[in-house]
Amino acid sequence: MTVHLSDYTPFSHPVESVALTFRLAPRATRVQSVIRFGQGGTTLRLDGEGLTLIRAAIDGQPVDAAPDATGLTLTVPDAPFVLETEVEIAPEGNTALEGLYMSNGMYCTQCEAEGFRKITFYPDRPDVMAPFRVRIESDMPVMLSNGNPVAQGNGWAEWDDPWPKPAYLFALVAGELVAHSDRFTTMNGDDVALNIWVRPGDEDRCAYAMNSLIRSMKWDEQVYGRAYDLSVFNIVAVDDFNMGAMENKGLNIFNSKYVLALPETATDDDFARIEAIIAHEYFHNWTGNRITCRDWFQLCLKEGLTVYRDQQFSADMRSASVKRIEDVLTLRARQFREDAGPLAHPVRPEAYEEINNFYTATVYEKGAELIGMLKLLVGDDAYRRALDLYFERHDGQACTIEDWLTVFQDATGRDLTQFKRWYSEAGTPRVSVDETWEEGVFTLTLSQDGQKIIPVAVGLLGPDGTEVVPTQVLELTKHRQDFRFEGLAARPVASVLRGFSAPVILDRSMTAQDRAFLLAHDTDAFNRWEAGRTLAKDVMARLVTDGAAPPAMWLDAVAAVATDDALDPAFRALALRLPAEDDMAQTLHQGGVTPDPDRIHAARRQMALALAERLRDALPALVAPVAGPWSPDAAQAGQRAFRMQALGLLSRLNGGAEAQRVFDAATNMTEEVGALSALLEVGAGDAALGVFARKWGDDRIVMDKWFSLQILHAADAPAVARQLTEHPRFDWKNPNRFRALFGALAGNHAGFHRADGSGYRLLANWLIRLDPVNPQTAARMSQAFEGWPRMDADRQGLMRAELERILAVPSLSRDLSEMARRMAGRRK
Ligand code: B3K
Ligand code: ZN
Repeated sequence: MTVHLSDYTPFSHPVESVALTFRLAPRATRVQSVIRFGQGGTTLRLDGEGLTLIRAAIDGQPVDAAPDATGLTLTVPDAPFVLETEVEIAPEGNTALEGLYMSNGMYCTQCEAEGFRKITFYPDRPDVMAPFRVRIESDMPVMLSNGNPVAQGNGWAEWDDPWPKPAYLFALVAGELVAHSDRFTTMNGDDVALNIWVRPGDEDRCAYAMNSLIRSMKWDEQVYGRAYDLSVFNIVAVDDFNMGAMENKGLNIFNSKYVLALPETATDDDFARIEAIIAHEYFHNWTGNRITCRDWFQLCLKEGLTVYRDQQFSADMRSASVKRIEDVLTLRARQFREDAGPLAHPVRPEAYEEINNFYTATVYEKGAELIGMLKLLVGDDAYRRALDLYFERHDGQACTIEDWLTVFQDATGRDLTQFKRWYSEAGTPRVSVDETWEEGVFTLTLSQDGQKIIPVAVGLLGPDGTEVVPTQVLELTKHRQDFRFEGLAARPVASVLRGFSAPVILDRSMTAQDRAFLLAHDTDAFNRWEAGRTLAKDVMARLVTDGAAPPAMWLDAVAAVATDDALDPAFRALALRLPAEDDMAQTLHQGGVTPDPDRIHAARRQMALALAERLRDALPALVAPVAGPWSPDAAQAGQRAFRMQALGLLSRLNGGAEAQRVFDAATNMTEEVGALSALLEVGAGDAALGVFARKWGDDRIVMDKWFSLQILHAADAPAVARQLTEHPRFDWKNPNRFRALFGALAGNHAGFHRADGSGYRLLANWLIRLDPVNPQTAARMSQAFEGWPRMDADRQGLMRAELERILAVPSLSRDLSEMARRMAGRRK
């Protein structure tokens, strides 16, 4: 059952080509395959699950073949041969949304990681790469597959993908779809037809996704020298999808919420996510598709790198420093949390039962941080040289992390043995900082709890706030190291870990005055924000542990940033945002304090109220409408984000009167949702919720927000969530809707952790119910329980009891049982 990295062996036979014919029917789809194999011995083992085998033939001769539960073993000639099979499958009954399934009457596929084996018998592993030719027969007007269109007629279409690819990149779509189309000319002068396929009626919601795609294509040419390689690039939006999107060669399939957007239906955050995910999937064409992974343990090879690339892209399109702050917020909320709990695993795991459980924040987000550190260590020019070499050397191959690091060693001459530890060691390193000032010499002593190489970007500020030593990257390679700075006129204030140069926890005791000084003066925007953040956490921690009221010094420091018109509104919005309750719980736990969810919740509210009072005179001006016609650009999004932060504070003073006005007048979803959240937060949102539901009732994507918001802001989140599970629009088999409801429950920290255990119980009940229908989504949502070890004994007991209750369910999926077992700390 357990797969180990150390057990890797190459596949027995080369696959020269694949030809597939699909006769689509909801309950009985026929899949014929013709596979040309090269020589590889007399035993052939193919993967296959849930397939009804109709016939099989080798070199035209029918063979008797009896599949078992996971595949088919055949005796084959010890020479090149052709295998033909025909199988029957039932896409309509496929609720797991893996393999070939149906969503709203449309056929679509999801094959990564191991879904292709639910379509036909095949060596379903990423290191087997082959060109595919596909014929689709159906009564659907639009029929799509990978590669270039070959021909089509009434009831059929043929596609040819010349680029050898692993089966996980296979895709097929057939449905009543309409396209929003455009064109792109590559830097090589090739003309590419671009289409975004959606259900009729949604075609006016594709412009931003298309615009993002075109910008992504240009950017990858300019920054990485990578051009697109087919005559057509298709994207399809699907309502029922287990994750965000999928990078199938030439035919990306997207969760519709990451494609469809109008200012009235999507928030600025939605627009930013659409831009990032469109870019991410497009960038996979080179980092993932042309160069793929040898086995699934190497997942970070494509995911870490592609996340890093999409982060770079968004930073270039928007504000780099704001983007970095947002990325670190996500990293800490998801990856640090994962790394601190029972699901911790290395960026390159060494064993798994169900690979779908390893599409994690660690593989993706920490994987991206490793690329960023590598770039910092070798420098920008060497990074580009190494990437050029990577594409040149490995195009068309299935690679490993060793291949990747070798490219960097060869391009830079640098030994990366120590760096490689980052890929194999789980957990977030802690770096502590000590500083001394003696006879004009400032010494920074950095120490770590491990033996990694950690790039620590540092700058020094003089007493008047000017930068006396600009950013330099210190390399911490030993357990403890001194870094000396000479020739300074006065004791400086050090700005350490600028730009969050490494994914570590920094232990540094600092006076509140020094933090406020950095919040006011740091020339590194990330650390400027970080100083305010740490200060806010210190205040919150004291409020939680000994009820100390928010000090004027903190209020003044935040107010100064909030009212500084010279600063980017997006930055001001981030600086006003208080640390999330879960983040605070993590920080308290790191410091040896058992977090009390109710006290954290109360402390956060108290801080928000104190801030609102401190800013009482300024707030009315800060909530003034954003000028000019609506635009999705970062500048305007930042203004709206700041306005909504201010509105949230103002509502705490006036019971939501202004928020109600903003809600009534809103012409875009950012402000509609921002105002609704402000109203819900002060318990005045009932009327607005009704209005919202009447206005958007039929819009699946928008209604997900309606489900989430009322749970996120509820005092008794489990009760509200439970009530909403009875709502006629709670279509629990739709992953977006399930996530909207239960993701919000898990995201309401005090609510989920209610002392009576009702949050835990409700979620566990629904995971048990969803598991037989959609194990992947059930397993993913179960991660809400990973935080149990940091809770008090009573809550620990309640959470563990729910995990045990899940584990006691007969015939639990491999997905959910692996997750629950790992979380419960059980081996088998
Ligand atoms: N590669 C896909 C994720 C597949 C998840 C399989 N459970 C999307 C992405 O990372 O781009
Ligand atoms: Zn990806």
